[in-house]
Amino acid sequence: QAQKTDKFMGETVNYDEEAVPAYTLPDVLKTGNGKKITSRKNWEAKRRPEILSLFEENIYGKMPPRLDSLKFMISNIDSNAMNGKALLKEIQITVWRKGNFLSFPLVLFIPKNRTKPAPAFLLINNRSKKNTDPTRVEKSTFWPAEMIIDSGYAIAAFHNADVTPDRKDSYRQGLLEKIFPEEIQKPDGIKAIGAWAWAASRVMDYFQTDNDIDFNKVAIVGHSRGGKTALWAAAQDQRFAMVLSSCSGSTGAALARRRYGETVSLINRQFPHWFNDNYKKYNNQVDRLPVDQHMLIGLIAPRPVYVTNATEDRWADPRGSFLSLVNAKPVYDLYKKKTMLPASFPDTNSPTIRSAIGYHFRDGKHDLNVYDWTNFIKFANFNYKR
Ligand code: GTR
Repeated sequence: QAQKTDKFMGETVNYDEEAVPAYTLPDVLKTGNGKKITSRKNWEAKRRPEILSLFEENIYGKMPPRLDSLKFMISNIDSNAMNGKALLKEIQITVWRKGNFLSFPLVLFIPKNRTKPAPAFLLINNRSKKNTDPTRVEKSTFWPAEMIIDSGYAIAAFHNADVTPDRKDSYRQGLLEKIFPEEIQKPDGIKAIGAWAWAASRVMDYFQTDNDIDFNKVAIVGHSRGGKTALWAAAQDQRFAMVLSSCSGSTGAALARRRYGETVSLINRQFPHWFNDNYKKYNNQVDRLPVDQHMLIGLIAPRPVYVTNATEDRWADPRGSFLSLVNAKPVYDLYKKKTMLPASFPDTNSPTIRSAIGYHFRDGKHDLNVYDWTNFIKFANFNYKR
């Protein structure tokens, strides 16, 4: 019998469906001044920009100012990687502003067995760097690069901490202090998650210059805090063609208003360096948030999005994540996109793949694994008609 509550940081954590309070989600298709959106045109001209700035202002932070320059340097190339199946490129991405610079590495494997530029998956790696070992001495189910190359996709990754550290006491000591010091002072400035998402967009800038990559088919992938980052990156950078978000939970795919598992208050107290200071105002009043996370999914529309959850990860509120997708569907409907989510929360290991909005609830732990990647590939194949 699973426990219905838990204690964490002095708060009661709810794991009881019956104790989820009644809530009303903000209407994704109604503007701040009450106008109902019924067309793509008005969605794109009015409501989409409105929602995007609400998320910037209240949660993830406003995108920082322009760079002075951006440079890509190939630091290593191996045309015979993975026993000759792949081309490896290691790239240093360097950003400059006001005389300061920051470099971070990107690892990229491209399948050799192809006739056209390759579609790609880009992982924001928030776990050990060994997961994305370019030498392939270390291999990991978190980033099963060989399997992805065999399916005809390029596979890339950067490490979040190379951009800015994932620690509340030192998160500034990277992109923020070096390149955007003004942002740290602002209540609506970016913090770590905003910085990692910003970096993912710089990888897109690089992909735009690489003729081996099909720039119109780049999917962004992330797990947990990386899964939150992937959703936000694609919400604001429409060059990402697809999002695959694993166990993203609070302030990722899960609805804040359900107060099931990790809450806004808990995430802000445990990880004050992820979201902006304005977000802290909602710790004890999530119903005052002008958005909820179904609207983040709405910002991704009409691009395909796939969300995962795991049975042993109630902290990430699986049902609340599924409901977020369900409540984003009206935006996909404006684009007449086919979405095939089941009418109620699905059984374990029954993925929805042949759909613009995909989902699975799998057996096991809070993780990103081969089962998840296998479904990501199927979902991408379906949506890219491969
Ligand atoms: C947890 C955090 C979650 C999730 C997770 C992770 O401790 O509460 O929101 O981000 O870390 O990134 O693995």
